Amino acid sequence: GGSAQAAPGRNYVPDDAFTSSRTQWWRDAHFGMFMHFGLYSAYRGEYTRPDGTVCRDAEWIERQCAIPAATYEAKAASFNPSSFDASAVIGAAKAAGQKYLVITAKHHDGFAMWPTAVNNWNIRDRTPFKRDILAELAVAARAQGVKLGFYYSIWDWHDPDAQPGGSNYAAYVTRMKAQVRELLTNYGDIAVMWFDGEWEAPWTAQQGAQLEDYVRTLSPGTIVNNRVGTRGIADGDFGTPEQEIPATPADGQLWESCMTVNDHWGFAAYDTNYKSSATLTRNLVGIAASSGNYLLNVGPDERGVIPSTAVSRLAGVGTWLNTNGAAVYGAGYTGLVSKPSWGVVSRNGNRLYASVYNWPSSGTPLHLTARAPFTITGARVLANGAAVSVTASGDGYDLRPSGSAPDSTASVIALDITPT
Ligand code: FHN
Repeated sequence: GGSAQAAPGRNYVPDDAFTSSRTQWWRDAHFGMFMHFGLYSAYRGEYTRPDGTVCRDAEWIERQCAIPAATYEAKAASFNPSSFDASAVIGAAKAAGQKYLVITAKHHDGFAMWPTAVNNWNIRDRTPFKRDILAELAVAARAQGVKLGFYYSIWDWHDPDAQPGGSNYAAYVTRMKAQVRELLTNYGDIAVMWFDGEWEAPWTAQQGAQLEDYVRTLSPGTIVNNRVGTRGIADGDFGTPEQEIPATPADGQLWESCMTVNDHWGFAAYDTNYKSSATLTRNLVGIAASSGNYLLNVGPDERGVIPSTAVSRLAGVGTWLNTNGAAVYGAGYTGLVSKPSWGVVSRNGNRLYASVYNWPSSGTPLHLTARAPFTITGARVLANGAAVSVTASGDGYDLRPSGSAPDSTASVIALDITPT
Protein backbone atom coordinates (compact mmCIF):
# COMPACT_ATOMS: atom_id res chain seq x y z
CA GLY A 1 0.00 0.00 0.00
CA GLY A 2 1.16 3.54 0.45
CA SER A 3 0.77 6.65 -1.61
CA ALA A 4 3.52 7.73 -3.93
CA GLN A 5 4.91 10.55 -1.87
CA ALA A 6 6.79 10.57 1.40
CA ALA A 7 4.75 11.51 4.48
CA PRO A 8 5.97 14.58 6.38
CA GLY A 9 9.22 13.81 8.16
CA ARG A 10 9.85 10.68 6.11
CA ASN A 11 12.44 10.23 3.39
CA TYR A 12 11.11 6.86 2.28
CA VAL A 13 8.80 7.25 -0.69
CA PRO A 14 6.42 4.28 -0.61
CA ASP A 15 6.19 2.37 -3.86
CA ASP A 16 3.03 0.53 -4.80
CA ALA A 17 3.57 -2.83 -3.11
CA PHE A 18 1.05 -4.45 -5.47
CA THR A 19 3.31 -3.89 -8.47
CA SER A 20 6.72 -3.39 -6.93
CA SER A 21 9.51 -5.71 -8.07
CA ARG A 22 10.48 -5.81 -4.39
CA THR A 23 7.32 -7.73 -3.51
CA GLN A 24 7.02 -9.84 -6.71
CA TRP A 25 8.58 -12.99 -5.17
CA TRP A 26 6.36 -12.62 -2.09
CA ARG A 27 3.17 -12.12 -4.14
CA ASP A 28 4.02 -15.20 -6.24
CA ALA A 29 5.05 -17.34 -3.25
CA HIS A 30 1.70 -17.10 -1.34
CA PHE A 31 2.99 -19.50 1.33
CA GLY A 32 5.45 -19.09 4.20
CA MET A 33 6.33 -20.72 7.51
CA PHE A 34 5.90 -18.78 10.76
CA MET A 35 7.97 -20.06 13.70
CA HIS A 36 7.41 -19.02 17.31
CA PHE A 37 10.53 -20.13 19.17
CA GLY A 38 11.86 -18.45 22.31
CA LEU A 39 12.59 -18.79 26.01
CA TYR A 40 8.86 -19.39 26.52
CA SER A 41 9.33 -22.69 24.59
CA ALA A 42 11.33 -24.00 27.56
CA TYR A 43 8.09 -24.25 29.60
CA ARG A 44 6.43 -26.57 27.01
CA GLY A 45 3.24 -24.59 27.68
CA GLU A 46 2.92 -25.20 31.43
CA TYR A 47 4.14 -23.39 34.55
CA THR A 48 3.71 -24.90 38.02
CA ARG A 49 3.20 -22.10 40.54
CA PRO A 50 4.87 -22.27 43.98
CA ASP A 51 1.48 -23.30 45.41
CA GLY A 52 1.49 -26.33 43.09
CA THR A 53 -1.25 -25.12 40.78
CA VAL A 54 -0.51 -25.44 37.04
CA CYS A 55 -0.94 -22.53 34.64
CA ARG A 56 -1.05 -23.10 30.88
CA ASP A 57 -0.09 -20.79 28.06
CA ALA A 58 2.51 -20.68 25.30
CA GLU A 59 4.47 -17.62 24.16
CA TRP A 60 2.58 -15.42 26.65
CA ILE A 61 3.30 -17.72 29.61
CA GLU A 62 5.40 -15.18 31.53
CA ARG A 63 2.57 -12.65 31.55
CA GLN A 64 -0.49 -14.91 31.56
CA CYS A 65 0.89 -17.07 34.36
CA ALA A 66 2.36 -14.13 36.26
CA ILE A 67 5.77 -15.77 36.45
CA PRO A 68 7.99 -13.55 38.61
CA ALA A 69 10.65 -11.83 36.49
CA ALA A 70 13.48 -13.43 38.48
CA THR A 71 11.91 -16.88 37.95
CA TYR A 72 11.51 -16.33 34.23
CA GLU A 73 15.07 -15.04 33.95
CA ALA A 74 16.35 -18.05 35.87
CA LYS A 75 14.60 -20.35 33.39
CA ALA A 76 17.07 -19.20 30.73
CA ALA A 77 19.86 -21.00 32.56
CA SER A 78 18.30 -24.34 31.66
CA PHE A 79 17.19 -23.44 28.11
CA ASN A 80 19.45 -25.40 25.77
CA PRO A 81 17.76 -26.25 22.45
CA SER A 82 20.70 -28.37 21.37
CA SER A 83 18.58 -30.44 18.98
CA PHE A 84 17.79 -27.39 16.87
CA ASP A 85 18.69 -28.33 13.29
CA ALA A 86 18.40 -25.42 10.87
CA SER A 87 18.67 -27.69 7.82
CA ALA A 88 15.79 -29.80 9.12
CA VAL A 89 13.68 -26.72 9.89
CA ILE A 90 14.26 -25.24 6.45
CA GLY A 91 13.76 -28.70 4.95
CA ALA A 92 10.35 -28.97 6.64
CA ALA A 93 9.33 -25.60 5.18
CA LYS A 94 10.59 -26.62 1.74
CA ALA A 95 8.79 -29.99 1.91
CA ALA A 96 5.60 -28.08 2.73
CA GLY A 97 6.04 -25.80 -0.28
CA GLN A 98 6.66 -22.77 1.98
CA LYS A 99 8.89 -20.28 0.17
CA TYR A 100 9.89 -18.18 3.18
CA LEU A 101 10.38 -18.56 6.92
CA VAL A 102 9.64 -15.86 9.53
CA ILE A 103 11.10 -16.72 12.95
CA THR A 104 10.54 -14.84 16.21
CA ALA A 105 13.87 -13.14 16.82
CA LYS A 106 12.38 -11.32 19.83
CA HIS A 107 8.86 -11.81 21.21
CA HIS A 108 7.10 -9.69 23.83
CA ASP A 109 9.31 -11.14 26.62
CA GLY A 110 12.20 -9.20 25.12
CA PHE A 111 14.46 -12.26 25.02
CA ALA A 112 16.71 -12.10 21.96
CA MET A 113 17.18 -15.41 20.15
CA TRP A 114 20.49 -14.17 18.74
CA PRO A 115 23.74 -12.95 20.38
CA THR A 116 22.73 -9.28 20.42
CA ALA A 117 25.30 -6.75 21.60
CA VAL A 118 22.54 -4.37 22.71
CA ASN A 119 21.80 -6.04 26.05
CA ASN A 120 22.51 -9.24 27.95
CA TRP A 121 18.91 -10.55 27.83
CA ASN A 122 19.65 -13.01 25.09
CA ILE A 123 20.38 -16.61 24.23
CA ARG A 124 24.17 -16.24 24.27
CA ASP A 125 24.53 -14.38 27.58
CA ARG A 126 21.84 -16.21 29.56
CA THR A 127 21.80 -19.83 28.41
CA PRO A 128 24.22 -22.75 28.02
CA PHE A 129 23.30 -22.71 24.30
CA LYS A 130 26.15 -20.85 22.67
CA ARG A 131 25.15 -21.17 19.01
CA ASP A 132 23.56 -18.50 16.80
CA ILE A 133 20.44 -20.14 15.35
CA LEU A 134 19.67 -17.10 13.18
CA ALA A 135 23.08 -17.50 11.53
CA GLU A 136 22.47 -21.24 11.14
CA LEU A 137 19.04 -20.55 9.59
CA ALA A 138 20.53 -17.95 7.23
CA VAL A 139 23.04 -20.53 5.92
CA ALA A 140 20.41 -23.29 5.59
CA ALA A 141 17.82 -20.98 4.01
CA ARG A 142 20.29 -19.76 1.41
CA ALA A 143 21.42 -23.33 0.69
CA GLN A 144 17.85 -24.57 0.14
CA GLY A 145 16.43 -21.52 -1.65
CA VAL A 146 14.03 -20.48 1.13
CA LYS A 147 13.88 -16.78 2.04
CA LEU A 148 14.45 -15.74 5.67
CA GLY A 149 12.48 -13.16 7.65
CA PHE A 150 12.41 -12.02 11.26
CA TYR A 151 9.53 -11.33 13.63
CA TYR A 152 10.35 -8.53 16.09
CA SER A 153 8.06 -7.38 18.89
CA ILE A 154 7.95 -3.63 19.50
CA TRP A 155 6.25 -4.35 22.83
CA ASP A 156 8.92 -5.42 25.30
CA TRP A 157 8.13 -6.71 28.79
CA HIS A 158 11.77 -6.75 29.91
CA ASP A 159 13.51 -3.53 28.86
CA PRO A 160 13.08 -1.10 31.78
CA ASP A 161 12.59 1.90 29.48
CA ALA A 162 9.88 0.12 27.46
CA GLN A 163 7.43 -0.17 30.35
CA PRO A 164 4.25 1.92 30.53
CA GLY A 165 4.91 5.17 32.34
CA GLY A 166 8.65 4.74 31.78
CA SER A 167 10.50 8.04 31.71
CA ASN A 168 12.79 7.24 28.84
CA TYR A 169 10.98 5.35 26.06
CA ALA A 170 13.28 7.04 23.56
CA ALA A 171 16.20 5.12 25.04
CA TYR A 172 14.30 1.88 24.44
CA VAL A 173 13.53 2.89 20.83
CA THR A 174 17.26 3.53 20.30
CA ARG A 175 18.04 0.03 21.57
CA MET A 176 15.22 -1.44 19.44
CA LYS A 177 16.66 0.17 16.31
CA ALA A 178 20.13 -1.11 17.21
CA GLN A 179 18.72 -4.64 17.39
CA VAL A 180 16.82 -4.20 14.13
CA ARG A 181 20.10 -3.08 12.57
CA GLU A 182 21.81 -6.26 13.85
CA LEU A 183 19.04 -8.39 12.35
CA LEU A 184 19.18 -6.62 8.99
CA THR A 185 22.97 -6.50 8.65
CA ASN A 186 24.41 -9.58 10.36
CA TYR A 187 22.51 -12.37 8.58
CA GLY A 188 22.63 -11.58 4.86
CA ASP A 189 19.58 -10.55 2.87
CA ILE A 190 16.51 -10.52 5.09
CA ALA A 191 13.33 -10.95 3.05
CA VAL A 192 10.75 -9.83 5.63
CA MET A 193 10.61 -7.82 8.85
CA TRP A 194 7.45 -8.91 10.66
CA PHE A 195 6.79 -6.42 13.46
CA ASP A 196 4.27 -7.08 16.22
CA GLY A 197 3.19 -5.69 19.58
CA GLU A 198 2.67 -2.22 18.11
CA TRP A 199 -0.75 -1.90 19.75
CA GLU A 200 0.72 -1.16 23.18
CA ALA A 201 1.31 2.51 24.05
CA PRO A 202 3.48 4.49 24.01
CA TRP A 203 4.20 3.33 20.44
CA THR A 204 2.76 5.84 17.94
CA ALA A 205 2.05 5.99 14.21
CA GLN A 206 4.85 8.53 13.85
CA GLN A 207 7.33 6.20 15.53
CA GLY A 208 6.11 3.47 13.24
CA ALA A 209 6.74 5.62 10.20
CA GLN A 210 10.24 6.38 11.45
CA LEU A 211 10.97 2.70 12.14
CA GLU A 212 9.70 1.76 8.68
CA ASP A 213 11.97 4.46 7.22
CA TYR A 214 14.86 3.02 9.17
CA VAL A 215 14.28 -0.49 7.80
CA ARG A 216 13.86 0.78 4.23
CA THR A 217 17.10 2.78 4.49
CA LEU A 218 19.06 -0.16 5.90
CA SER A 219 17.56 -2.82 3.64
CA PRO A 220 15.49 -1.53 0.69
CA GLY A 221 14.67 -5.05 -0.49
CA THR A 222 13.11 -6.13 2.80
CA ILE A 223 9.32 -6.40 2.87
CA VAL A 224 7.69 -4.91 5.99
CA ASN A 225 4.30 -5.76 7.53
CA ASN A 226 1.71 -3.21 8.68
CA ARG A 227 2.33 -3.83 12.40
CA VAL A 228 5.40 -1.59 12.12
CA GLY A 229 3.02 1.32 12.61
CA THR A 230 -0.61 1.18 13.64
CA ARG A 231 -1.77 -1.23 10.91
CA GLY A 232 -2.87 1.54 8.58
CA ILE A 233 -3.08 0.94 4.84
CA ALA A 234 0.07 3.02 4.33
CA ASP A 235 1.96 1.18 7.07
CA GLY A 236 4.42 -1.30 5.60
CA ASP A 237 3.71 -3.44 2.54
CA PHE A 238 0.98 -5.82 3.69
CA GLY A 239 -1.92 -6.28 6.06
CA THR A 240 -1.87 -9.02 8.70
CA PRO A 241 -5.25 -10.68 9.37
CA GLU A 242 -4.73 -13.27 12.09
CA GLN A 243 -6.30 -16.73 12.48
CA GLU A 244 -8.83 -15.88 9.77
CA ILE A 245 -9.23 -15.68 6.01
CA PRO A 246 -10.86 -12.30 5.32
CA ALA A 247 -13.99 -12.68 3.18
CA THR A 248 -13.25 -9.37 1.52
CA PRO A 249 -9.60 -8.39 1.87
CA ALA A 250 -8.94 -4.69 2.57
CA ASP A 251 -8.54 -2.72 -0.65
CA GLY A 252 -5.28 -0.97 -1.31
CA GLN A 253 -3.12 -3.43 0.57
CA LEU A 254 -1.40 -6.73 0.01
CA TRP A 255 -2.27 -9.10 2.82
CA GLU A 256 -1.01 -12.20 4.60
CA SER A 257 -3.15 -14.33 6.89
CA CYS A 258 -1.11 -15.79 9.76
CA MET A 259 -2.45 -18.95 11.39
CA THR A 260 -1.35 -21.71 13.72
CA VAL A 261 -1.05 -25.34 12.64
CA ASN A 262 -2.64 -26.31 15.99
CA ASP A 263 -4.10 -23.85 18.56
CA HIS A 264 -0.99 -22.10 19.87
CA TRP A 265 1.83 -20.00 18.40
CA GLY A 266 4.51 -21.12 20.85
CA PHE A 267 5.01 -24.80 21.76
CA ALA A 268 2.43 -26.29 24.15
CA ALA A 269 2.83 -30.03 24.81
CA TYR A 270 -0.87 -30.41 25.63
CA ASP A 271 -1.99 -28.90 22.32
CA THR A 272 -2.49 -31.86 19.98
CA ASN A 273 -5.25 -30.18 17.97
CA TYR A 274 -3.41 -30.11 14.65
CA LYS A 275 -5.33 -29.13 11.53
CA SER A 276 -5.49 -31.77 8.77
CA SER A 277 -3.36 -31.41 5.66
CA ALA A 278 -6.61 -31.05 3.68
CA THR A 279 -7.76 -28.11 5.84
CA LEU A 280 -4.36 -26.45 5.58
CA THR A 281 -4.29 -26.97 1.80
CA ARG A 282 -7.80 -25.59 1.32
CA ASN A 283 -6.89 -22.58 3.47
CA LEU A 284 -3.90 -21.97 1.21
CA VAL A 285 -5.86 -22.39 -2.04
CA GLY A 286 -8.61 -20.07 -0.80
CA ILE A 287 -6.12 -17.43 0.29
CA ALA A 288 -4.10 -17.62 -2.95
CA ALA A 289 -7.33 -17.33 -5.00
CA SER A 290 -7.92 -14.02 -3.20
CA SER A 291 -4.35 -12.88 -3.96
CA GLY A 292 -3.28 -13.25 -0.33
CA ASN A 293 -0.43 -15.00 1.47
CA TYR A 294 -0.64 -17.73 4.10
CA LEU A 295 1.91 -17.61 6.94
CA LEU A 296 1.43 -20.96 8.68
CA ASN A 297 2.98 -21.29 12.13
CA VAL A 298 4.84 -24.10 13.90
CA GLY A 299 6.24 -23.95 17.45
CA PRO A 300 9.43 -25.92 18.15
CA ASP A 301 9.70 -27.49 21.62
CA GLU A 302 12.32 -26.74 24.30
CA ARG A 303 14.86 -28.87 22.39
CA GLY A 304 14.36 -26.82 19.21
CA VAL A 305 12.45 -29.62 17.47
CA ILE A 306 9.25 -29.01 15.46
CA PRO A 307 6.58 -31.51 16.61
CA SER A 308 6.49 -34.43 14.16
CA THR A 309 2.72 -34.11 13.68
CA ALA A 310 3.19 -30.51 12.55
CA VAL A 311 5.91 -31.58 10.11
CA SER A 312 3.74 -34.34 8.63
CA ARG A 313 0.62 -32.14 8.29
CA LEU A 314 2.74 -29.54 6.46
CA ALA A 315 4.29 -32.24 4.27
CA GLY A 316 0.78 -33.20 3.17
CA VAL A 317 0.31 -29.69 1.81
CA GLY A 318 3.62 -29.96 -0.02
CA THR A 319 2.59 -33.25 -1.61
CA TRP A 320 -0.58 -31.61 -2.96
CA LEU A 321 1.43 -28.65 -4.21
CA ASN A 322 3.88 -30.93 -6.01
CA THR A 323 0.99 -31.88 -8.31
CA ASN A 324 -1.23 -28.79 -8.16
CA GLY A 325 1.15 -25.94 -7.31
CA ALA A 326 0.22 -24.05 -10.50
CA ALA A 327 -3.12 -23.22 -8.84
CA VAL A 328 -1.20 -21.34 -6.10
CA TYR A 329 2.30 -20.19 -7.09
CA GLY A 330 2.08 -17.01 -9.19
CA ALA A 331 -1.71 -17.33 -9.22
CA GLY A 332 -4.27 -14.98 -7.70
CA TYR A 333 -7.75 -13.50 -7.84
CA THR A 334 -9.48 -14.09 -11.14
CA GLY A 335 -12.24 -11.48 -11.26
CA LEU A 336 -13.63 -13.37 -14.26
CA VAL A 337 -15.85 -15.82 -12.40
CA SER A 338 -18.09 -15.88 -9.32
CA LYS A 339 -16.94 -18.05 -6.42
CA PRO A 340 -18.47 -21.49 -7.11
CA SER A 341 -20.18 -23.72 -4.55
CA TRP A 342 -17.94 -26.66 -5.39
CA GLY A 343 -14.53 -25.11 -4.73
CA VAL A 344 -12.24 -22.19 -5.56
CA VAL A 345 -10.96 -20.66 -8.81
CA SER A 346 -7.61 -18.91 -9.15
CA ARG A 347 -5.98 -17.35 -12.20
CA ASN A 348 -2.44 -17.21 -13.52
CA GLY A 349 -2.20 -15.36 -16.82
CA ASN A 350 -4.53 -16.94 -19.37
CA ARG A 351 -5.20 -20.01 -17.31
CA LEU A 352 -7.83 -20.52 -14.66
CA TYR A 353 -7.38 -23.20 -12.01
CA ALA A 354 -10.61 -24.64 -10.69
CA SER A 355 -9.79 -26.40 -7.39
CA VAL A 356 -12.73 -28.76 -6.97
CA TYR A 357 -13.57 -29.87 -3.40
CA ASN A 358 -16.89 -31.54 -4.33
CA TRP A 359 -16.22 -33.63 -7.42
CA PRO A 360 -19.43 -34.10 -9.45
CA SER A 361 -21.09 -37.47 -9.82
CA SER A 362 -20.75 -38.68 -13.41
CA GLY A 363 -22.77 -36.60 -15.82
CA THR A 364 -23.47 -33.77 -13.38
CA PRO A 365 -21.67 -30.64 -14.55
CA LEU A 366 -19.64 -28.17 -12.53
CA HIS A 367 -21.04 -24.75 -13.38
CA LEU A 368 -18.70 -21.79 -13.72
CA THR A 369 -20.50 -18.41 -13.65
CA ALA A 370 -18.71 -15.80 -15.75
CA ARG A 371 -18.54 -12.23 -14.36
CA ALA A 372 -16.70 -10.94 -17.41
CA PRO A 373 -16.56 -12.27 -20.98
CA PHE A 374 -13.97 -14.93 -21.75
CA THR A 375 -13.82 -18.11 -23.79
CA ILE A 376 -12.44 -21.45 -22.64
CA THR A 377 -10.25 -23.04 -25.30
CA GLY A 378 -9.18 -26.16 -23.39
CA ALA A 379 -9.63 -27.95 -20.06
CA ARG A 380 -7.97 -30.90 -18.36
CA VAL A 381 -7.39 -32.33 -14.90
CA LEU A 382 -3.96 -31.13 -13.69
CA ALA A 383 -3.12 -34.34 -11.82
CA ASN A 384 -3.60 -36.80 -14.67
CA GLY A 385 -4.38 -34.85 -17.83
CA ALA A 386 -7.88 -36.36 -18.00
CA ALA A 387 -10.07 -34.50 -20.48
CA VAL A 388 -12.81 -32.19 -19.23
CA SER A 389 -15.67 -31.33 -21.57
CA VAL A 390 -16.72 -27.67 -21.58
CA THR A 391 -20.03 -26.35 -22.86
CA ALA A 392 -21.34 -22.80 -22.77
CA SER A 393 -24.38 -22.77 -20.51
CA GLY A 394 -26.51 -19.86 -19.31
CA ASP A 395 -24.34 -17.31 -17.48
CA GLY A 396 -21.14 -19.27 -17.94
CA TYR A 397 -19.85 -22.76 -18.65
CA ASP A 398 -20.59 -26.34 -17.64
CA LEU A 399 -17.52 -28.49 -16.98
CA ARG A 400 -17.88 -32.26 -17.16
CA PRO A 401 -14.74 -34.03 -15.95
CA SER A 402 -14.48 -37.70 -16.79
CA GLY A 403 -13.51 -40.30 -14.19
CA SER A 404 -13.21 -39.93 -10.44
CA ALA A 405 -11.54 -37.15 -8.47
CA PRO A 406 -7.76 -37.71 -8.49
CA ASP A 407 -7.32 -35.99 -5.11
CA SER A 408 -9.66 -35.97 -2.09
CA THR A 409 -8.29 -32.62 -0.84
CA ALA A 410 -8.93 -30.71 -4.08
CA SER A 411 -8.69 -31.82 -7.69
CA VAL A 412 -7.60 -29.02 -10.00
CA ILE A 413 -8.99 -28.50 -13.46
CA ALA A 414 -6.76 -26.26 -15.59
CA LEU A 415 -8.71 -24.10 -18.06
CA ASP A 416 -7.04 -22.32 -20.95
CA ILE A 417 -8.92 -19.06 -21.48
CA THR A 418 -9.03 -16.05 -23.78
CA PRO A 419 -10.59 -12.96 -22.24
CA THR A 420 -12.81 -11.37 -24.91
O1 FHN B 1 0.62 -11.35 20.99
C1 FHN B 1 1.08 -11.90 19.77
C2 FHN B 1 0.97 -13.39 19.77
O2 FHN B 1 1.75 -13.93 20.81
C3 FHN B 1 1.48 -13.94 18.41
O3 FHN B 1 2.85 -13.59 18.24
C4 FHN B 1 0.62 -13.32 17.29
C5 FHN B 1 1.11 -13.81 15.93
O4 FHN B 1 0.62 -12.98 14.93
N1 FHN B 1 0.73 -11.86 17.35
C6 FHN B 1 0.31 -11.27 18.60
C7 FHN B 1 -1.21 -11.38 18.77
O5 FHN B 1 -1.82 -10.72 17.68
